[in-house]
Amino acid sequence: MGLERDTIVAIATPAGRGAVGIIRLSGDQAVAIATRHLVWRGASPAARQLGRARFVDGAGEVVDELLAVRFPGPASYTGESVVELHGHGNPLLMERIVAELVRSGARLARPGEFTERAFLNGKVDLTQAEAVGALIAARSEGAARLARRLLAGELGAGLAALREAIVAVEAEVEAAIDFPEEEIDPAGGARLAARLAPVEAEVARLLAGHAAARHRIDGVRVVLVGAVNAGKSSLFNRLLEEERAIVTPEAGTTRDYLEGRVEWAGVEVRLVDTAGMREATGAAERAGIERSRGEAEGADLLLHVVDATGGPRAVSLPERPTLVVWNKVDLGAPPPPAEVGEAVACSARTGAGVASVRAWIVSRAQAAAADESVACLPRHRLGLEAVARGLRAARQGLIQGLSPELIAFELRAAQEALGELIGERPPEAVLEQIFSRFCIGK
Ligand SMILES: Nc1nc2c(ncn2[C@@H]2O[C@H](COP(=O)(O)OP(=O)(O)O)[C@@H](O)[C@H]2O)c(=O)[nH]1
Ligand SMILES: [Mg+2]
Repeated sequence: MGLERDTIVAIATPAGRGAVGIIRLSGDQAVAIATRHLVWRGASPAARQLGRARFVDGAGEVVDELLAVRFPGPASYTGESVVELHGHGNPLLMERIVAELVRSGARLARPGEFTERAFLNGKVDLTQAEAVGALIAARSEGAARLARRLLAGELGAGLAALREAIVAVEAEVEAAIDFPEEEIDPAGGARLAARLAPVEAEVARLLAGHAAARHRIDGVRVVLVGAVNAGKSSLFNRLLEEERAIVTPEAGTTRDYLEGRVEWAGVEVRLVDTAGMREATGAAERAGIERSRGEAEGADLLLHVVDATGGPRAVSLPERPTLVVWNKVDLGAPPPPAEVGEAVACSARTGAGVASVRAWIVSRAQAAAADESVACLPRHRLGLEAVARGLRAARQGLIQGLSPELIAFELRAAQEALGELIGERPPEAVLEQIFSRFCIGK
């Protein structure tokens, strides 16, 4: 359980002013340090109950009037003794309180250090610890839901079960190494391989849903491309429901790409407006067109905006699901001909057909995010790929009757990769990477 650690302190609420600002302390001395500065109004409160107090500095001057609560370890967020001070959300006051607490023996917390301690004290596994960061960072309801599943331990528990299954097979293989008379005959090899198959399938399922989970968290990138003056910026503004991009009758108005975020049906959609494709007339426009190509390459979905009344049309596009937006139909243009493929007749000027464009994006974006797995962070993919490699090699080795040493080696690699994902004996560098991305006070 809790090793002896120094007491850390940080402001837990966002920077800036608010009705309430919360300061958090964690460590063996948390209560002792806080108590030195608290003058209770009435009796000091019981554990996990708020009490009213004045916070005084070393000279006895009142800094703030606040509510204070203590959570004794190990039943606290970090597993250590924790104190929270709920004062007024003024950064000057809060920083002064933190400075006083540091003067009395606390140390400023590093980013993510409270959650890191929760992990180090065994309150949560590593997948749950990083879920805290994901939950705080989530920008759509769907992303938050995924982070909550991670926080609830769904991935960690699933991985631990897979690991046990591998360890059981590994034990039998190790026995064959230690006791040659227990060698693995072809039937035995097939039987062990069959036990690994469902483990391999589950890892494959988690990996298969990773890309969808990334779409859920990062959003689906929808890039508007097309010739100059087709109406891309007008449509971009319509979809965002705000006048973001500059629209003019002049060709080549948009030179840089613009990005806007919307949340539709639980999926974050990142709309990107680009410079129209044509032979550029100036250096800035040429650079803009280069960027347009880059953006189109990075797109999940493309909206190819076409001026239905004619005008330039030639643009070469990368292979992506594409909707042709047959724009300016208010000018009496004919409907889109069949050969343009999936198309919607639209007028960015009147708004006709824009709902259909949006519906297409929503259905594609939902489809992209639909098969999400809870293995949703980049670290999960790398780890699971290592697990899959080890499992595949071990299973094939069992079927082909390779030496038990080799098979045991691969099983150990798979099993250790799982352990690393859950956070058993994690290398310092992994922890550093995960927790340094948090904000301070988390
Ligand atoms: N009549 C009509 N004009 C449009 C429509 N969409 C855009 N325009 C006009 O076409 C010109 C170019 O539009 P803009 O959005 O800047 O095109 P972009 O170069 O593709 O970004 C502007 O004068 C717009 O007002 C439309 O649906 N109908
Ligand atoms: Mg434009």
